[in-house]
Amino acid sequence: MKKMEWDRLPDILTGMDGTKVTDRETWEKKRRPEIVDFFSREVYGTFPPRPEKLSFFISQHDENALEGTAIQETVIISFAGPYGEYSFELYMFLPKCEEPCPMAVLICNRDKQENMDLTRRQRTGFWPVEEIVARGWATCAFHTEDVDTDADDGFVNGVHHVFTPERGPHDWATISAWAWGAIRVMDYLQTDRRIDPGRITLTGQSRGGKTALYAGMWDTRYQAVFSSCSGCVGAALSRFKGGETIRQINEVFPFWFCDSFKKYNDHEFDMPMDQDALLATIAPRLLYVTSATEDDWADPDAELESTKHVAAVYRLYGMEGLPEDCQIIPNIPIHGERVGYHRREGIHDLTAFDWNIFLDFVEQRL
Ligand code: GTR
Repeated sequence: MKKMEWDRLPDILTGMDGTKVTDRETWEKKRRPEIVDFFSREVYGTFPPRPEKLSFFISQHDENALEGTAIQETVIISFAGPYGEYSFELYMFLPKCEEPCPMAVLICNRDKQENMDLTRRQRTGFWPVEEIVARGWATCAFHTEDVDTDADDGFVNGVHHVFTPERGPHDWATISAWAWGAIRVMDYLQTDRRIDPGRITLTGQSRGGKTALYAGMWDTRYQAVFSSCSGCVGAALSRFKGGETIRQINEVFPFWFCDSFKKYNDHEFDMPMDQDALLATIAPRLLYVTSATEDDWADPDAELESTKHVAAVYRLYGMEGLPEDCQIIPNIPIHGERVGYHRREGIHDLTAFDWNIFLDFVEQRL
């Protein structure tokens, strides 16, 4: 039933003026900018450019982390805008290797003590540092709350007030602030010669997964984007979606999206495009999406369906996305040429299992 309905979605490759996009140039010069404009102005909110005053300071350096196998550093990312200054921390672990290494960036929205413990006494699969580093990857994480509080506080406690004390309907909200933070992280990584700039990936789970997609749309320096259980206004299609709806998310988290997005409460069919168009902006880079079998609130089928749709855009590059006919078997990945998906058995989460399959996918392609 759902399948038939999804056939009636706006086509990613048909522009606002009704013309069909059949080549890469028209996609890049016309259709993609149209999509970027929609998600920026109507969904997540526009944000300021790279601040002129942006600096990085390594506040901590441990040569003997992870039982001597890695270097741990904390980087303070500081900047100033017309109305003040702000800074947030980035926690990094680097394997001890001669060559520049790949880097896995995590947007962490879960408890900091539990999931980002630098002493590594406390470990979780949400950020499985030991496993990532053992594969020869560097990894770093910043905490969402350090960039903007995850609360309806009138945007006074995070980065917003440094740049935009007055707010308009299209201005950045909390998810776009976190995405802006992920872009500043990339600014730092570009300066660190121990990291291979051609192999930097971005991961986020749930609200962090929505953020990763939006940041990945803007920052093409991220070579792979991994969105885990991102659901509503993340990887899942909004039309015909089960679980959480646009109205529900806007009511419970009014500060996540820009004010203009509220008009789509109960009106998802009025949107000129759906979330599959956001996913398509990652092309031709690597896109990875995961769901969990018990995560009805996110709607795994709606996440898979939009991930399938982006194949049309990869084809403009002579590349393949997911196969048309995907058989879902829990825990068995479906890996297309540039797009990967798996549905883990279990609850709404990001686990070491998810990370390892994602990194396998990337290693085979970058
Ligand atoms: C839920 C929200 C989801 C998802 C989740 C999370 O409460 O409704 O859209 O973002 O939080 O971030 O874990």
